[in-house]
Amino acid sequence: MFAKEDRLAKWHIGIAMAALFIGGSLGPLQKLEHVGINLYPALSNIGLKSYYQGLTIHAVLNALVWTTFFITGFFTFALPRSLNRPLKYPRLNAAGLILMVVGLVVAAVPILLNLATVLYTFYPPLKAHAAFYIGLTLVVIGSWVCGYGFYFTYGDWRKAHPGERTPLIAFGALITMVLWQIATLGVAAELLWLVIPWSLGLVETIDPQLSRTFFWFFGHPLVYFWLLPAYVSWYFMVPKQAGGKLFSDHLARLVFWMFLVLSTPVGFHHQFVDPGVDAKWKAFHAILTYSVFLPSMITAFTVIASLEIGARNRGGKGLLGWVRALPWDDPSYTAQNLAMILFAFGGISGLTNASFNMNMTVHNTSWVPGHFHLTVGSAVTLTFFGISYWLVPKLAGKPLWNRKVALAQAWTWFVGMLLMSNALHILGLNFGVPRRTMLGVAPYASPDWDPFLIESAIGGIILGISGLLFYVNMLGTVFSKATLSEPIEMPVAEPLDPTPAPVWLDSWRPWLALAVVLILIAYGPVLYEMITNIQLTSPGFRVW
Ligand code: HAS
Repeated sequence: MFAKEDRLAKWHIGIAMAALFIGGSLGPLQKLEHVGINLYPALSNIGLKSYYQGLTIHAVLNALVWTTFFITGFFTFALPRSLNRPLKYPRLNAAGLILMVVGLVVAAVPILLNLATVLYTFYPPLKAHAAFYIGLTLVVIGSWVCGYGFYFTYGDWRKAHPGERTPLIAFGALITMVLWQIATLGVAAELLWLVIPWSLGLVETIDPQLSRTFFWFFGHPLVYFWLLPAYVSWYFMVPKQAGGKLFSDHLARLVFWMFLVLSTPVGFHHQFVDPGVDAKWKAFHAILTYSVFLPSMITAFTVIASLEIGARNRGGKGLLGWVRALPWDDPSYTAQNLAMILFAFGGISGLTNASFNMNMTVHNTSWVPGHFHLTVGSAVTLTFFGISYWLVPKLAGKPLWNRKVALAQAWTWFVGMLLMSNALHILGLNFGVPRRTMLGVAPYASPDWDPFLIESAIGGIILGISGLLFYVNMLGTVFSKATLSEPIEMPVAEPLDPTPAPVWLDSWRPWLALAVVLILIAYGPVLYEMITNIQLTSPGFRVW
């Protein structure tokens, strides 16, 4: 019934994994540079010209390509199964995938030719080759088209099931795609209106402040676009893997709606130091940032409660002793539980960022990569590894090559990330060590930094080994000759209380309306002011 969906999902996930392989392998090189071992000159004959080109490849492939392709692939697999119907227009979804691939190739060429060393946030006035921006735009449009394919499929399901509550996995996937649709309006405005005409030479100058504001309109909800697929798994799949039930269907739905409403009007917490934004709007966004912390706290409560139900069903006892009864021998489960634990630390550093005064201390220091390696690099990526441990065998029709290697992979990722992010946080907070910098040649580098730079490098190397273990297992699975002894089913957690959620928790209109109103309040006046006083003052710069 789902052959076409599975074929598409294989392509999405295969490309995602290839991107992470290339992007991820550059991570340990960065860490080594920071302790004075610069391998970049040795790599110049394969086209890698500088640390900064490597950093651009690392972040674009890991943060933008791995995540987006994995998410669209995971949903192409999971949404139709959740609704128990195939995609309505599989060709539309195939067209979306083709657009994403074309965009990826178009953007990759200038990056590889060292014509787009502008890092993944591509802040003007740094100016890349136009193909870089056009390629990224096509990737985004392709992902929209995949989303349209999901909405049409859902529309059909809705007609056939009036009055029924949307099945939870599809519900989470749809909200994620709509959140993405809203978020990407910001980057679409930035690229189509300001950056692409400027990079093509149609206009000479650009307004850097307006570009950054559009970027962060997109940039913050982007992080929840990465996070929510992990939440889809933690809420609606992992409890089943743990032998339990979802603690509360109603709370889970509320959390997803809260993200839809609150994740966009908070972008100024990335711009606390920007001079062109009035302080009162920064304060407003800071307050909303603390509100978007709430759904993650509800998640912590709900997910842990669901795991406890599973552990007690498996014979777990005691106030905390039940934790031992969780299925720690299952790599898919273990990877995701370790991802949750790392996310608790990433959440704490996020809250620190969100405080205006603390942000003045940590902004643009290595604290920030410390934070986002615990979030997108751990909560999200380690969860996607965990999902891959059942999804890739399912798609390949083969058993996982080696469960022990998979368990070792999850634990080494956990340890590597703890070491690396701990050191990055300390370096940023205590010493103000800058991010995105060749620290190995920085004349101001202090010997006091050395123990932490070494800790961070050790963490990075452990992560590199962990990444290799992941790929050995994936390739071993896909190319193995073994066959499955019993079919693998998508894990679907039942709610503890089967009472259907109230209608308002399954209605799009009020939540979408609330999201639009909040965005208009939080961004309307600022954007109006910036656009009516547009400052097209800056030419483009190529500093690499
Ligand atoms: Fe962030 C910067 C604030 C979450 C990603 N963030 C970044 C950047 C990235 C990023 C990539 O306020 C850098 C961008 C750049 O290049 O400049 N972030 C937050 C806040 C949250 C947050 C308040 N961030 C994320 C997530 C990300 C992500 C999620 C990716 C997926 N972030 C900021 C701010 C900045 C920032 C400022 C700008 C800094 C600057 O100055 O540049 C919150 O959403 C976090 C809430 C999370 C929690 C954790 C809940 C824990 C759970 C797990 C529970 C389960 C457990 C398991 C413990 C409160 C749900 C139990 C175990 C058993 C055994 C049972």
